[in-house]
Order: sequence, then structure tokens, then C-alpha cells
Amino acid sequence: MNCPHATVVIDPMVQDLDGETEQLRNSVPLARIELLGVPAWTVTRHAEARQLLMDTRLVKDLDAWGLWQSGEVTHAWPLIGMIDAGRSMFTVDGAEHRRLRTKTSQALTPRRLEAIRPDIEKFTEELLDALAEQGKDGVVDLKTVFAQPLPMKVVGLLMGVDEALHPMLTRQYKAFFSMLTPQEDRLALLAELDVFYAELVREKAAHPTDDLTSALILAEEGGEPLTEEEVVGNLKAMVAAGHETTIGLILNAVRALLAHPGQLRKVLDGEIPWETVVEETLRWDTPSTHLLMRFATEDIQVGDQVIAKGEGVVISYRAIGRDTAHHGDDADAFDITRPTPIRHMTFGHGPHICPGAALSRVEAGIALPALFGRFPQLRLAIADDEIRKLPVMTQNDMEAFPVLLHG
Ligand code: STR
Repeated sequence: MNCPHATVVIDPMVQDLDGETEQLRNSVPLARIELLGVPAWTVTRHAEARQLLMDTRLVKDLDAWGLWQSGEVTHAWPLIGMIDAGRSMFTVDGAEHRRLRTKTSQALTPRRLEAIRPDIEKFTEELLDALAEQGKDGVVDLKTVFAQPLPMKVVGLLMGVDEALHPMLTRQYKAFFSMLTPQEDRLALLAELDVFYAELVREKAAHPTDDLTSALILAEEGGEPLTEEEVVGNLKAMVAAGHETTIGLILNAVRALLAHPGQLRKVLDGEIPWETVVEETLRWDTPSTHLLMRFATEDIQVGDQVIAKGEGVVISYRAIGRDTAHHGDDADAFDITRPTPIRHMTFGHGPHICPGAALSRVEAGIALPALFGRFPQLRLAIADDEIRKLPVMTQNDMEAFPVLLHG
């Protein structure tokens, strides 16, 4: 049933994410949602999302939000940290956005990433050794031992964050994303992280190395150098995004394959490439469920609905990946044998399209075949429907992923 005016209340404690996605998809192209008492629009269909992601009347600037201007939304709202993340390529539009983003996107092209492929392979092998050791007598958590540390090591290498600091960062981001963390604690940890990143940037400014943080500090020839605030903003966006989303990509792919043994067989037999697994996972079970937020600087007509000036717009990537109008009637099925190419939009579209897309594909493209190559008998130690989703509103994040390595 299509009831475009019903408001979908996004529940941080939701376990049935498919149910939430379906409910959102009952209202296309836009749905009215409520995020912990705060109303917003969300886009639930591929075509309109694509269009809105190119629409310059929608901006990232928090000051364009009516509910922020009026004081109805404040720092007391638990999701404010998803929007008010400091000045960076994530929060600025237009020419300034290009200035903030260029170096990062240039550093993350498939060609440039070839240079760190051997490092990613080495990290993967080391973590698989640890997994083998910890899982030799029984159940081991694939999340904490493998899927979580790998992206942190990779983004740490890229940005020049020492390994000794990775556990602290993992802990802080876990608390940041969890809706069970009291808001004062979340604001305190964000403030701590800001101090940490500012110190790191000063240290790199004094002793530049060959990492991306040092590159961001150096002035472009003839260009305006980024300010310390901008470098910090970009650095923390890279660490948060590079870490959190890739955990989801790896675990969701493993989960989908284990739930579809016939398809896993085809991959292990070399009939279907790993890239297809990665792309179908990105479409079907997106790491990022809802991306907050953009604001309308004028009224924007979408179909027969109007996003009024000052209203907030979320992009619900999970619903978009399940769009039957774009992906066909079987959009709800995980199917790596589908005859048509998978044209998902999980990395976004337009100027803010994920600069780390190629990196995440390289990471998952190394991690998945290495994992299944080493443990072809890998299986879940619990039933699939016993996997607990964390109380996180915007990411598809699991509590743990307990596995048995040897069947
Ligand atoms: C987390 C908090 C922070 O310090 C900086 C950022 C900016 C980038 C954001 C990140 C946030 C949350 C997760 C995001 C990421 C960009 C991509 C990632 C939204 C707000 C996704 O989940 C797609």
C-alpha cells in the first residue's frame, strides 16, 4: 500500500532492518521520517535520489536548517554529530568543497591505491593468522578480530595514525555511533577526538611524512592552503568513514554468502568474480542505511511533494538499493547471478560521491577472497536471525559476528 503521508519513525533499537526498509519503500519517492523526535524527509527511490544529489538547492550547511535556526534542534539531539562534524569536505558545498576535497580524491584513485595494495594484503594475512589462532578451538568473533581492525589499519596507514592509537579510536567511534551512549558522553568524546586530531595535525605540520594528512597540510601550488580546522575536519571524516563503513561491507558480504551457500559455491569455484559479490552486497545490504543530512535553500518539488525551504533531507541508501523501479522486481533478493549489471548508488552521486569508494573496493576485494581462501568451511556459529544489530541509526552495524572457521 502506498501511504505517502504516514511518518516512519526510525527506531534506533530496530532489529528487523528489512522491515524498516520495506516500510520506507511504501512511500516513494519521498517518505516522511522522524529521527528521535526530529522530522525530516527521506528519499527512497534511486531516480529521485540521483536527481536530488545533483541539486545545488540542497546544501550541507547546518545553518540552512529551519529546525536548527529556530533552536528546536540543538546539541542535545543525539544525531547532531552526524551533521555538525566541523568544516570539511563532508560539510561544505560548491567551489569551497572542491578546494577541500581535491587532494583527498586524487590520493584515492584506483591507480594511486595500487601502491598500498601490498600493505593491505599484509594486514589481511596478519589478521587471518590472529583469527586462526583465536578460532582454533571454537567460536571466534569475525568482527572484532578481522572486519573491524582491517579498515582501521588501512585508514591509519593512509592518514598516518599510529597503530597504538587504533584501539582508542575504535572504542570512541563505537560509542559515537551507539544510540545508547548518553549525549553528554558523546559530545565529550567528540571534543576529545578534536583535541587528538588537532595535535596530530600539528605534529604532522612540524614533521611531514608521506601520508595524506601531511599532504593535506601542504599548500597547493598557487592555491590557498587548508586551515588547521579544515585538515582536522577532513582527517576525522576519513578516519570515521573509512573505518565504520568498510566493517559493514566486509561483514555484510560474508553474511550474505553464508546465507546463500549455492552462490558462495559459485564464487569459490571461480564462476563468479569477487567484485560481483562486493557490488551486490553494496546494493543489497548497504553499510550506510541513512545518510544525514542536506537542507533545502528553496522549495523543491519532487513528484507531487514539496520539500519546503529549510527542511532536512536524508538519503536512505538501503531503501534505494532495494528500489524495484531501478533494480527490477527481485530487488529484495541477494543474487550475484543476476543477468543485468548492478548499477547501485551506494557511494552516493554528484559532488559528494564517496571519495573512498575505490579504497573500500580494494579492501573488500582483498579481504573476502583471502578469508574464504583460508577458511573455505567458514560458517556462522549462530543462526542468521540471531545476529544482533547494534543500536545505531545510520549504519548497518552488527554487535558481533561469531563464526566457526572449520565448519
Ligand atoms: C562521523 C563523525 C565525524 O567526526 C566526522 C564525520 C564525517 C564523515 C561521516 C561520519 C562523521 C559518519 C559516517 C559517514 C561519514 C561519511 C561517510 C559515512 C556519514 C559524521 C557513511 O556512513 C556513508
